[in-house]
Amino acid sequence: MKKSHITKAMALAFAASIAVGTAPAVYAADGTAEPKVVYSFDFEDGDVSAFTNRGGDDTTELSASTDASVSGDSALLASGRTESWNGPAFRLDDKLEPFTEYYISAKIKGRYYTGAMMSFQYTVKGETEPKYQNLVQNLNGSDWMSVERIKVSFTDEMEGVYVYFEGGSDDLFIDDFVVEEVPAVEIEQDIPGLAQVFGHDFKVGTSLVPNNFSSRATMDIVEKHYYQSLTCGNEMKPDAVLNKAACQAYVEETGDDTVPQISFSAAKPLLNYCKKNNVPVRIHTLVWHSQTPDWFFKENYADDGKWVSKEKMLLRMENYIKAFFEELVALYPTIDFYACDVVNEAWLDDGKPRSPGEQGSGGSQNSAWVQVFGDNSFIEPAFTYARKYAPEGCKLYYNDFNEYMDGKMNAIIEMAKDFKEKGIIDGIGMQSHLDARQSLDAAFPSVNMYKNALKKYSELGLDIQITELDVTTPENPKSGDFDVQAAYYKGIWDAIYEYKDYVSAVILWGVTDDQSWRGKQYPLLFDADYKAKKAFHSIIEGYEVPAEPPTNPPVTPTEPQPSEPTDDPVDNPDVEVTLLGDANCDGKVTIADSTAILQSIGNPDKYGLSDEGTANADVDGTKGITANDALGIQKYDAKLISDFSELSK
Ligand code: 9MR
Repeated sequence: MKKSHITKAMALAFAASIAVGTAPAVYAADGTAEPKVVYSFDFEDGDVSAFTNRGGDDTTELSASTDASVSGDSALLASGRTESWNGPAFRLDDKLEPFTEYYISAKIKGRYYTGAMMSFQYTVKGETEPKYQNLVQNLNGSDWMSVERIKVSFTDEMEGVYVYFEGGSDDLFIDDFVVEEVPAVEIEQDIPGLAQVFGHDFKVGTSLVPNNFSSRATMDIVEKHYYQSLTCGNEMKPDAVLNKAACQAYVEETGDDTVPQISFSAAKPLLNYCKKNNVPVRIHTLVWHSQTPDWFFKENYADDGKWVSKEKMLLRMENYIKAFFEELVALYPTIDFYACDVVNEAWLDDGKPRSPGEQGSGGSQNSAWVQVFGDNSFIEPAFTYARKYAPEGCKLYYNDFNEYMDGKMNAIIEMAKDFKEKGIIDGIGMQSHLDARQSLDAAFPSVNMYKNALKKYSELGLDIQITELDVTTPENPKSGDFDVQAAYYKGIWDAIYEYKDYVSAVILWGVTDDQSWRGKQYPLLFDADYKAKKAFHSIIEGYEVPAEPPTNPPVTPTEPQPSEPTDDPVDNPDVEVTLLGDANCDGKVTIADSTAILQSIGNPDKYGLSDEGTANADVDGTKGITANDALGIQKYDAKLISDFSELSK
């Protein structure tokens, strides 16, 4: 990367030109577009005002310091930090454009040895709690460490968007902080869509995280190849859905610690996209040992509470699953939630349950479910409750990795036979995180081993879905390793196709290699430049391309359960409507008003609307506040209607 010493004034001029869309692209000699520097700070002029202090306002201070530097004599210093999450932050959404990708590069150093991270923060408009994501972890050392061209982007639904540096609680230095605009990329149009080739036999889809929605090229690939099914990479897991503060507040108010409080705000980018584009959703996952906070299993949801009894955990489980489906369907009645991983990864490779214990402090393989239940007897009630509350058409799966290992496979099969008889399971999710290694002989599992698993599961008479397919190369792969990967992908895909009568969906675990959880091993079908890899071409080789791509079936909206009106504004004729739809009385009509209505219906004691809010909330004019009013606000928010009077047409 060329070094640039652009002054802040110049950088602001660049930013302004981006805002009006007139900035010329920069082209290399071969005609390809080059990233364009839009901000660059070397802190030589002593000005650190583009950065703000994240947390620790009383003690933390940002300044230019000559104690350390990479280029020139100065760097940005964050001193007086008391928490690992205090540190310098750079706001993006007041300077840069949504739906545009940027590279962030920087140098970072602790005063002494430090473990640092670069992270990303944003708040969904209409909400108060920010969300966080670590972009770069494991920066450990005592000298300068490099963050190079990390992609960030944001949508117009996000505000308060920052990249920030954190880690340790000692001084942190930042130097040579550069923001570049990634050139817009046209995806390849001269290749067939994966869904077009295979989507008539089974759904073809992928998983996405919120960042992906602001990358146009990523979403163009989704639209062409993966539009038959989307899964949240993390945002519908218990740690994303459970709302700790609301759980604890509920206990405080009611004394009842068996009714978990939830929120789908993290999943919103994906759910809104699927609503708008009629894309079916695979739900992942309800009950899992991982990405489930330990406090969920503790008395009063306290970190240091005692483990709850099995009886109490059953109540929490049922109420969680009930709330999960009820709220999801009320918020998104037009989405086809066609599949759900009810329980994830409960059996070990040898067919035994996991060890009891907390997730924290090195016990990430432990299961708090096993801790509370003593064994794997929590799986059956999870399926029973899921069957009770899942909307019609939502098929229920047990999902696992290493699903081809004998011990685990046998345990899954025995369990599935029993559950099938009881009518509480519909299928097996084969995650399929596979490893091509350096030759087909070394690849694990072998294609035959994988095929054997397909055969065994197909004999159950249940559906099979390939839920998280990716295939790693060795780290730092050589060109030959991509040939092996392509040949192995082909073998696996052909095996799946052989069982197409039993397989209803094949889901890749991500779109481009650089965004994958196993990015260093290039496991996906598209590279960081959005180009189809050899693996993509090998998969489709030999298959006919049907003339028409499949279309997603139209969805009959799931009608929200008619609920009892919480209040009747007619009983209160003195209260006037101040702004129709503004249930939470914050002066605007947003999705938060819909949530406020649903919460008031679910728990009127806690979330009851004010009189003015009640008057404002009655958008369908039926003189009572129901889920239909919440739905009306959803439609308004999604611009399906422009005026609430259209609801009564
Ligand atoms: O892709 C997910 C990654 O972003 C998370 O850091 C990781 C943490 O558990 O989970 C990944 O998704 C996992 C999925 O939920 C279950 N199967 C294994 C996947 C990869 O770890």
